[in-house]
Amino acid sequence: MLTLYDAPRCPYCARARIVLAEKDVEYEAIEIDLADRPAWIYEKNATGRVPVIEEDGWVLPESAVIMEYLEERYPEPALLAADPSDRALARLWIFRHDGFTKPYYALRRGEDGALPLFEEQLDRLDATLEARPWLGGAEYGLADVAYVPWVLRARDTVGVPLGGVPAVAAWLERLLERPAVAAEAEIVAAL
Ligand SMILES: N[C@@H](CCC(=O)N[C@@H](CS)C(=O)NCC(=O)O)C(=O)O
Repeated sequence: MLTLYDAPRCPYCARARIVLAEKDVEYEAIEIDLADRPAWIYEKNATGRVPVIEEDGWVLPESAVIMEYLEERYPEPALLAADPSDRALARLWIFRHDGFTKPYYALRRGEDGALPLFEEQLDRLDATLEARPWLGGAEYGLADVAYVPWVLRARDTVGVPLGGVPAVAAWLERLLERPAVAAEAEIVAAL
């Protein structure tokens, strides 16, 4: 049985939760109190951060690596396209994710000037999603999973309106039709 060291409010954990749900993998979630982390979590991940997964005593931190691992370990349904260029594009979005999350966290911290910087990032997503339905190209997959936890939290917990980015709003609505993403929206609503 796979174990996920998890925290409901953590968007990086949300990536793992969504992929596990999409692939219908049964797992045990162990909730970590981020305000008072147990010392043993450092034995699983030297940074003390979640998510971490564990399978038969083998542990793996880092959400982007966890997503790729789950994709290979549980290939069905596929969340990376068959086409190598679409796979590369999805990985590029994931690799450059900091550009999106840094302004998000600045906004969460209430830093001056953070909102326009975050809106710039939303505009960038919007331009991409006007040109293709999913971040990775023609099919839903890991790139969408990698970004939706922050977009959902930006809308529902920070109160960032998506009216000015209609392609992002439509993408989010399409994502919310998926039970794996709808379950994450319920977690966010309960935060
Ligand atoms: N690069 C890590 C980041 C994970 C991360 O920052 N997790 C946060 C919770 S959302 C955490 O554990 N924070 C505790 C801390 O920074 O001490 C990943 O992608 O998994």
